[in-house]
Amino acid sequence: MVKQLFAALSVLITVTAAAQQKRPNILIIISDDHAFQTISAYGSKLTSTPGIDRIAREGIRFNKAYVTNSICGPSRAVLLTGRYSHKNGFRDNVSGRFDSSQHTFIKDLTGSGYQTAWIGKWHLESAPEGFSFWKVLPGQGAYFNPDFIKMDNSRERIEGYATTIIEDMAESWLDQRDTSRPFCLVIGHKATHRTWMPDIADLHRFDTVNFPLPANFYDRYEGRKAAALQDMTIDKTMLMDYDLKIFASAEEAGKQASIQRMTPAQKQAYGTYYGALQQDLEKRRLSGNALVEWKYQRYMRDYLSTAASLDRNIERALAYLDKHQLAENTLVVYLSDQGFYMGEHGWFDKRFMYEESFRTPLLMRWPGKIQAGRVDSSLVMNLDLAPTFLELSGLPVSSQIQGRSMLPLLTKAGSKGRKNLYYHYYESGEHAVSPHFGISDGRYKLIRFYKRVEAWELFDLHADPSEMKNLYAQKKYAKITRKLKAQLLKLAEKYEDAEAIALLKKG
Ligand code: SGN
Ligand code: CA
Repeated sequence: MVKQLFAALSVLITVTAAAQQKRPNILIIISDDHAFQTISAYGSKLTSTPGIDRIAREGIRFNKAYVTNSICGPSRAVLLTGRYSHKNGFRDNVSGRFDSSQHTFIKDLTGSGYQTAWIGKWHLESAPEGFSFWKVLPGQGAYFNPDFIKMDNSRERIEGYATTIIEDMAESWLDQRDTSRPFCLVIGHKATHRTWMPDIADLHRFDTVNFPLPANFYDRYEGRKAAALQDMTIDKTMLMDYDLKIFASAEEAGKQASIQRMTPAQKQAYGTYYGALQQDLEKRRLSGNALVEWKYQRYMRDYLSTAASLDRNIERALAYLDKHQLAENTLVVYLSDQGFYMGEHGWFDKRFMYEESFRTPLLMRWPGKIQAGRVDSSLVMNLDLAPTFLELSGLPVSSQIQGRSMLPLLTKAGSKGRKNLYYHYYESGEHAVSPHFGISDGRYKLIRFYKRVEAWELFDLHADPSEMKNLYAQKKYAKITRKLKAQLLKLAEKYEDAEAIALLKKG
């Protein structure tokens, strides 16, 4: 009898283990400030991104994926919780500190038997909770010889280049995991964040390329008060030394923290490369537009070089899955924490609800489940990822979660995305972007700025995709404005955004 019971029990245990293994693994690669305008899968001609393009070719590319609050910490908090910033408490990078005791999809996965890990950029100030393993960069982290915070809170400095080191660490974690259980691994890259420091091997990569200026590079911000007030132009905000690494002397270079931490060999490679650029620039005696355009070219070259390493390490992650026969049963997700300006409106940085920063790249691969080569133009948000992961791993979606699962979009033909997108940006600090919230239905976008600037903006994205013409208060658009305002209030109420509701009720 006892023997039979044991036999039955062992069958049960084997079945459970087999079922466990069958649940899909989830690999999320989240970069920082990676603009869809620079990804060849999104049609970019600026560079090629074979790693990301492979995900697009073998999976699905979301053409209209958006964030709820276009900035780093808040975006990661939304990814983890599936809740808007006013609900998860991480509104901005200045005062934000993630309350790690709150509910996250990771906690549910860990609780149900998944092995979970976050490796790389985290930027949520508090220590991660609910993961089987984590090893994260402090704050923004460094490109060269980065420090990592370990689970016992001690720090470790690792020599080399951050993007490659983070992928190395992710692979080591996968190597030692328990293969009888599914995993959910988040690889958080620092690239392509400011200040753009290429890996030594990539320094000359774009030397001979001249990048075209975006058509609205010399935007004068007519009719858009908040856009006029910002402090994020390549012309005025981007610094020759700090950002572009053009220093008057080696001594000056040595004062920068990002250079100080380099090894002598790294310093020498940087000194040789950027020193030659500095000398060349001095000879040219550029000023006015010629100087701004020179800065733009340098920005593009440095940024795209950090992106080249990012893409290479994405290719490595995919190759790891191939090599270990994990590709079939793993959902791979690539996204950035938000979009970024590559000179549009004369800018770098993000924050605004305008398309370049509101939108994010988002691609997924899940062989056999997601048809290869799909392009989906439904409206989706980073808010929708947490419920998607829960649903596809067979777990209930807590009623606190405000996003809607994208699983039907991934697996069922004819499924629909969102009708409207609701956005709220809070930070009022660096780069001087006024707080604002708004709604977009994919064609019309209505934005309400407050605090620094009191203003409304309305755009017709079909007629004006670059958002140069504020149509607010034009008679012809009174009807659509009224409709959008009513929908905006409804959404603010639905998501219980008290601050926005109060402002809307004031008018
Ligand atoms: C830093 C950058 C800003 C950037 C924020 C937020 N300045 O403060 O340019 O907007 O991060 O970026 S820097 O001088 O420190 O590079 S985010 O990716 O964390 O949201
Ligand atoms: Ca970011």
